[in-house]
Amino acid sequence: MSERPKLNVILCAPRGFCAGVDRAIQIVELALQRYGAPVYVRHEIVHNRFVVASLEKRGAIFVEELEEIEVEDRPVIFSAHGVPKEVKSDAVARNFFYLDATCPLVSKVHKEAELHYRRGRDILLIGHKGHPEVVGTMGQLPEGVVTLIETVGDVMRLEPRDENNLAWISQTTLSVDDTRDIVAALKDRFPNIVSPHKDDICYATTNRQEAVKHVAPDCDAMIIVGAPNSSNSQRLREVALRAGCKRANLIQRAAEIDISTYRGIDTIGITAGASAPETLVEEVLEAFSEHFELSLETVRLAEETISFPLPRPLRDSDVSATPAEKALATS
Ligand code: 0CJ
Ligand code: F3S
Repeated sequence: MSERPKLNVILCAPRGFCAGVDRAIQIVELALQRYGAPVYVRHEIVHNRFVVASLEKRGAIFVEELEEIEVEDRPVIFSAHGVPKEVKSDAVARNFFYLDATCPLVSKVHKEAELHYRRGRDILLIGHKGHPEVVGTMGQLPEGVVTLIETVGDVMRLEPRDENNLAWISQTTLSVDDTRDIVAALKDRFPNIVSPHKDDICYATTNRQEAVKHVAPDCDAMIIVGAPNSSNSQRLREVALRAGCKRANLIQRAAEIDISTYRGIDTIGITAGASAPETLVEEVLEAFSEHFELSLETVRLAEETISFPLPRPLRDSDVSATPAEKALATS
């Protein structure tokens, strides 16, 4: 007879990989298959050390900047978070063949920014300073055109050139609730500000936060599988705490969990950021099952069926390979 104490586990759904992450990782895998190793990747393809390490084992080399790449004849992949325009022009100047793994939902925000710029609007970007997506989005336009807004306080301090000629856009992985407050403050101060149709927070971020919000009040503790530099994962942790869960831990691997601190607990909730593979959630369950008799329940708040097409050079039937690409494919 089992002597292990009982532990209820609520698995949030959706959790883990989104369509943009799936596509970005597939781009690196297909590039390795098609062009052989090594392929270079600028920045972590997605913010997860496990994903990065497994691609490294297969021949991907991760760099932060293009200048770290000393050869000309290998493909370079841009991460899911997007890159400033000058990175693309730098790649062209260096004669690199590049593949862009920017999530199409980030590219959509880039296009919105350009449209506002062409229409002469001053742009306010809601996001987190220094995050690669924010650097990429700001870098679609000349310096000084986009103003970063991180808090409601920033909105109050704004002194726009023309308050009737403003537009806002946002990072895709923000807190839905914080962003709602910032947007309300913007609309309050600048009633004529132009807004996106809904907002720019992506479906995956929204769905994962909704699921956590629903589950958190019933949990004594929540575990969020994800990396500290993953914006969407960090937001899940905040959402869990704000929704009434007393304890929420962001962990990268099961080895970080101190199982003894979960003794006496009735129910835990588990979710994973959009860049965390399901195998890491399984690893966490495995770790708990060694010490507890688990009773598993999945709470699903949304179905996700979205997928994004691959960049043209990696589509199977593509015959429009550029000369640089053909050279790589045969080298
Ligand atoms: O920025 C994105 C397009 C999200 C990519 C997937 O998540 P992750 O953790 O790599 O990136 P965030 O830090 O933006 O959440
Ligand atoms: Fe894209 Fe959202 Fe995932 S922006 S990469 S679908 S977290």
